[in-house]
Amino acid sequence: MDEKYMERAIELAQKGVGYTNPNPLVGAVIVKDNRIIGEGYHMSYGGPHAEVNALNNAIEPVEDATLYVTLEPCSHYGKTPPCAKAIVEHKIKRVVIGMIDPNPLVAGNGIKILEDNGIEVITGVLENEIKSFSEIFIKYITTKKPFCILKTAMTLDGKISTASGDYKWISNEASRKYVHRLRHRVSAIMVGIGTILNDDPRLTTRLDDIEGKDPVRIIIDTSCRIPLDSKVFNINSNAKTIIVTTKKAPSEKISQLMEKNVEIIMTPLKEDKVDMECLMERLGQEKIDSVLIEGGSTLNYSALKSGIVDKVISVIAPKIIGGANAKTPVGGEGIQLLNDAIQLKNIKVSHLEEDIMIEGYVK
Ligand code: AOF
Ligand code: ZN
Repeated sequence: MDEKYMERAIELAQKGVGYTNPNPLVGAVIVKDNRIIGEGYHMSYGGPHAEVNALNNAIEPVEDATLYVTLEPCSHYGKTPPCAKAIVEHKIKRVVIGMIDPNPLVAGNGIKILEDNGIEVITGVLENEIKSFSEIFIKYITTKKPFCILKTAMTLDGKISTASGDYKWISNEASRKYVHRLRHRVSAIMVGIGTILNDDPRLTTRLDDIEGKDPVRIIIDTSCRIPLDSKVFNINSNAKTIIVTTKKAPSEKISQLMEKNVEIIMTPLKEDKVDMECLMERLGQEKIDSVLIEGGSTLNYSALKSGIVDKVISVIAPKIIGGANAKTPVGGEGIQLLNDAIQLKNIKVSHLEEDIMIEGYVK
């Protein structure tokens, strides 16, 4: 029974995807006499928490009921007052929790408030599933740096475009839709200047069933080569564009970009390029909890080599194009010894129609 109601709380949590960053996805269900009498989820950053929404939505008195919540109720005054106190005041009898809050401000303190007030608390129900969809929140709240997903799409023979540069399209429509879901989910999308020069992408979210949220667009451009008429400067979007550059950029170009209302981030040079680790710290300070890295191959290598990548999603299309000079997903200098290869773990394989998707985490 506990699992059944937690399943429902998880379903509710998912409704917040794309709107709660950098806050977690949280769902809550209130049950009395084996019937659901209230439901809620965290709908947007800064808004009421899932538990409070469930309490407010209840259609009957909640006294002596059981509350199911995917994340430990909070104990602190943040943008909203502590949920654990609201639960005590509403005389809930039992609280079933999925995952303990990794936020150092909470981390067990919410449970303590509940137990000190005589509420029975159970933890760890469907914990693995909840940890998995909370991976962005867990990384961000414990390190203050964004969770980085490196996404690539290649042919069966490992190419991301033909030798002449044709790339539309390697992956199928289902895979491309999946990428737009990812863009909706994360706070930011990142590409290298090569991708801007070759493809001139818009870097927005396009979905048919929901409007979708555009991620912040981040362009890694060590010498500030971005053309002033690039599409990213001429789109209708609520999200901002950030150009990340270094002292190699001409100051006149920086002034021209500033007139276009873009944000400029300067990092020190590291091996003659943008310092990716330094950038991640800066993005974390700007409350960017997640970054989807969408290439090209030079940036992919820099990102992997600098150790900022947490997760890799690789789509493989059942197509073969050959070409010794056709680009591959990860370029750069490359690693010299197999012993030094970047190894992935917890591998999951799935299908997007005939495309194959491999997901894994950097060790
Ligand atoms: C949420 N939604 O449903 C729950 C959260 O600044 P605040 O007040 O919104 O607090 C954010 C913290 O509250 C968050 O980092 C997490 O630790 C805790 N629980 N947060 O945004 C929720 N239950
Ligand atoms: Zn709360």
